[in-house]
Amino acid sequence: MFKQMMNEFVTTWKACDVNKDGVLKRAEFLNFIEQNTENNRKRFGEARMGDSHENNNWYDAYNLLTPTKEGVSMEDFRSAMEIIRHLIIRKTMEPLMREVFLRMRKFKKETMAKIQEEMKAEEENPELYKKLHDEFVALWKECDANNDGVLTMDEFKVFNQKNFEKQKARWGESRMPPEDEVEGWYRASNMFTPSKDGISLQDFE
Ligand SMILES: [Ca+2]
Ligand SMILES: [Ca+2]
Repeated sequence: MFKQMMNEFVTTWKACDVNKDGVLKRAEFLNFIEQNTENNRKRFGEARMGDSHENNNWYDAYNLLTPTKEGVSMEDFRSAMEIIRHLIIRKTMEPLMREVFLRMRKFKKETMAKIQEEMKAEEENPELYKKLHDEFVALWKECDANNDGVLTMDEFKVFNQKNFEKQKARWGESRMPPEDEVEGWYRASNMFTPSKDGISLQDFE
């Protein structure tokens, strides 16, 4: 289904590139949006198209990606989709980051001093950085119970639990995030490779 949609997308794109120069200029682009909406309408029974003003704005936005060249290439369109996806991920992650900072503010002064000292030492000492990173990777692998290279939600919860226990051992205190927050992190990290369920080390880093 997805592949079929992509093929149709590419075919429509090419058909709308009337002068075959590899980019859609404004008129070609506006026609493409119309054709593509029509395809979706046939496929899903309904599809909503923005008004002319909105579609012109989309053209201007995509065109900004390669400002030296007039027209929107398929590559521009793909980059734009990538940017939009990352903005959505950021929107999901920002409130989670805020929670982490709020929790850290509740740490004792000594704990904060310890964490800052550790961060500074890590920055200055590549060996220490490597050691801590290796430990992190080892813990990740340990929690990947079925060894398929990704952590599922349940495996990720175990990872979090263990990671916080380790922090507690190192810093003297650590605050475990509530379960819904851990689930939020999982969902946000999972968006990096939405076609595959489970988060890889790469998604997380
Ligand atoms: Ca063209
Ligand atoms: Ca796994």
